[in-house]
Amino acid sequence: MPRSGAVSEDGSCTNGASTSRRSDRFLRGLETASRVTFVSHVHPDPDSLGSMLGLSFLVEYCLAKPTRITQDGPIGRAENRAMVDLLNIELLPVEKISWHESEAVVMVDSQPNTGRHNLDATCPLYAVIDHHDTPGDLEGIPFVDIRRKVGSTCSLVTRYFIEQEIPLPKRIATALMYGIETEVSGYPREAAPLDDAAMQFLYPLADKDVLAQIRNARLPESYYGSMLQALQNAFVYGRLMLCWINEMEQAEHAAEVCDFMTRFEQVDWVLVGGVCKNRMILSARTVSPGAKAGDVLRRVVGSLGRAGGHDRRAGGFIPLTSTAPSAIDDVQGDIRRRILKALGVEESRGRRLVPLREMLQNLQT
Ligand SMILES: [Mn+2]
Repeated sequence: MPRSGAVSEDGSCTNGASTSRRSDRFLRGLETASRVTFVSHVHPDPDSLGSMLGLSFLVEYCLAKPTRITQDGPIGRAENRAMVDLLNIELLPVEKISWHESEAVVMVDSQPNTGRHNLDATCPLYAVIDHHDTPGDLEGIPFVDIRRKVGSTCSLVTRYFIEQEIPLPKRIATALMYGIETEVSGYPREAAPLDDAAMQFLYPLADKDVLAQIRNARLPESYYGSMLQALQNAFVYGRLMLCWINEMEQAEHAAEVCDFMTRFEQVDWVLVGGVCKNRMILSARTVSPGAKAGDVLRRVVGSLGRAGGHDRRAGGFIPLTSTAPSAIDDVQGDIRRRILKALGVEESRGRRLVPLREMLQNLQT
């Protein structure tokens, strides 16, 4: 895998000498840019939105340059839409953007050529700031700040603000706080001291009422439909649970279901596969210590599609050539065989979480 720069012991990876602070080098490299545009991964999440918003403020404040924040694909999750609305984050569809050679493009919470974006390959990428395990193609990128042990990209961005000692508006602090919170709130925690220090710094500055509104965003009907389908199609294989959703209105429902199911006390691994348009969207969670969910899901998906993620959480998709029930059945069978093998679980029929008889009884009463 082509990767320039050195990976240090704390999992961080930087290009070039690191004699000065990262935020100084980041800003210095942008001095000649006419404009700075921020990009991230598909279905932007709070960590990518908060990072883009935070860095765009940093650039506007320190360098007085115009910035743009982009959106790659729809934002489905209710909390994420509430974040965009309540914090007035102005987003431009990434596919409609044209790139000027004098501008600088900064990618956050993702790495180039990991299959997680619809980004034009010709865009002039200046920087990559990320915390994902999924290795991207970093060849020739002038500024790279990748710290794999850190729980969120927003924590890295917050660190830049602490270094630069500039006043942080409530709106930016709230976005960064929520971005970190969503990444490190699972158990076991995927967080480093840098995440906790960032939250401690942001908490007094953030708007707690807006945070509460985002956390408790109103949910669409389709959320409950996906949840019901998943419960009706949940199968337990030893310490693994597989859940299937035949039709999802929003890709994010797979992750929402996965978050909910992962607290089931009898399993350590959950994989949710849900059909959304012509893709099987996958979401995996594990509470198994030392597990590498991102690596496991990448192995399971293999050349069928794309996947990546962190130690405890992973996501991906498989393009479907047909959405006929038999075709979906085949893909489900492939995934089941592959993940059972990857986790060393014996092939079996699987036990339904909710027995069929019970489902029918509940319908009749
Ligand atoms: Mn992230």
